[in-house]
Amino acid sequence: MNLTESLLLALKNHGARQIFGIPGDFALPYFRIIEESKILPLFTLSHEPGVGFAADAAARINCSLGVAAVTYGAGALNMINSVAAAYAEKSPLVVLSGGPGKGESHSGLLLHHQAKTLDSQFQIFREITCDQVRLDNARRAPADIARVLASCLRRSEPVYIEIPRDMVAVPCEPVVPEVALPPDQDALNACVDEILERLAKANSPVLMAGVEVRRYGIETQVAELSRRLGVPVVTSFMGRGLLADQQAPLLGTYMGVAGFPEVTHLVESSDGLFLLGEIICDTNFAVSETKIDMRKTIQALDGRVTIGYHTYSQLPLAALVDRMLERLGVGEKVFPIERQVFPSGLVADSASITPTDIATAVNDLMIEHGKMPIASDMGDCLFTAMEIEHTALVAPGYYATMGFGVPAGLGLQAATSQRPLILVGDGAFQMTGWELGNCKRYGWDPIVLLFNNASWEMLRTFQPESSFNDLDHWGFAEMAAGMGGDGVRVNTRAELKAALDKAIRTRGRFQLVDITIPRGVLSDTLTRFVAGVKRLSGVK
Ligand code: S1T
Ligand code: MG
Repeated sequence: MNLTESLLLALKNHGARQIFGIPGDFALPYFRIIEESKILPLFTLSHEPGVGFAADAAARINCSLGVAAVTYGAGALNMINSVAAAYAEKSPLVVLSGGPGKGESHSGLLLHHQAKTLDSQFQIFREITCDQVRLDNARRAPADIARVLASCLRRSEPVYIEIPRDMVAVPCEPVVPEVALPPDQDALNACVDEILERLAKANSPVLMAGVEVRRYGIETQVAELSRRLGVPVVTSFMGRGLLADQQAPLLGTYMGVAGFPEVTHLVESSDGLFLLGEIICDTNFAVSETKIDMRKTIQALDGRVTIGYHTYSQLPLAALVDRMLERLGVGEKVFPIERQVFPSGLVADSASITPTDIATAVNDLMIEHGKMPIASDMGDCLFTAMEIEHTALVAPGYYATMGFGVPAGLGLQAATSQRPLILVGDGAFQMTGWELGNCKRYGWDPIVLLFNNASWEMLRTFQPESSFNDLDHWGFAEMAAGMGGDGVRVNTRAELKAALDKAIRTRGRFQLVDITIPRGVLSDTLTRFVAGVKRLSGVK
């Protein structure tokens, strides 16, 4: 076995199911082994940001490792933003980069793709990964790979593996996975007892499920926990889509002033708010109607549990939830909850289309044809997603980068074989929408809803006086055929409904619905968000 085969087998044994990538001369040797060994399928895309987003989405939807394979310099550095997004949103992404071999590193020449020093790339990736290794020693390689992949899964954060091109075929031992040490049982029991006591004493306990619940694959256990505790569940903006297919008392998504008042009131008035795997960030908590005193909450994140002014460390989320379930026993406390009602029954008339009309049309589609997983970009499309029935959702709800939607939808279909719905604005589509051209060769056929307001509309809502937010109308629908799909431009609600009915019936080709939205028309959710942010910041 050679070093690359040992690495590929280790990736597969740690949960990876595919590789997304773009080669280069520093990467050709290891790409050849990927292709010839057939250990993991390889999907090449057109631009490294898309490679990173697709691999990230595959990790999220499968609750396992995502793998992005690139060349040194121009490739890896082109993917920095995607890896930063994965780091911020705790996605277990493995970055494989080709690298200069020993001989050429000491040639005395500056190498192509080199920025500052040959080590610069490694240093840059230190900032957006939790562990790194350069595989320049075949004897050490198995242990190094085991350590880095264990870090990736334990921390649910990206890692960086550089493969010098003169090492790829060197003989190498197989990787023996590291054995995770069990948590301190006394600390775990003390922490669980304290949490349960605090929740039992609370008059209005609430459980907020955060992204770590998905990343560590414990949605079923958390749904069970909420039923045994008899406590209502909410998600944050970033956690939307969690527990969508679970039997849980899921009230809805907390968005402060931009959310549904009953959910906002429940969370902000709770005297027992249990933040389970939730990232404490501005997109989740900055628009609170009344500021939440985090010192009065129970926070379990990053392997730590903070209750009031003290913290338990090294308590993995899954171990915490399992021990709580043990302590609670099997009884469930069923209680009535008022679930959020989502808009449905689109009036298919000649009226122009609003983002909330799109949500209504999607809800109608899913009522008739069943739920679809959604990949959303950043923009009003993501706020509109809050008006769509709960379903699996991958989106940059915290890091908030554009360009995620289309590649993430492709990564989702590659990873699950499910047909995704992709929500994307025109500005974001201009960035990475062209990855749709790769659908034909892989048989992917997403339905793409392009929110075309010919504008960077989210920016305009905060700075309406700037005309640089005006975008031109691009012929996205006309371009679809040239990329191997079908495209249609729709201007009325009747046309939108007809286009969705046609799209859902057409398989084997991506379906692009280019939806004209009058400039300045926002979703109900974004309208509330903007009004709330302005009110909270005292802007008229
Ligand atoms: N570049 C990237 C890669 N990500 C970003 N989030 C931004 C820039 C800043 C930015 C936004 S929202 C937005 C930009 C440029 C406009 C999005 O336009 P479009 O996709 O058409 O969606 P919509 O018209 O619904 O706004 C965030 C706030 O930082
Ligand atoms: Mg736009």
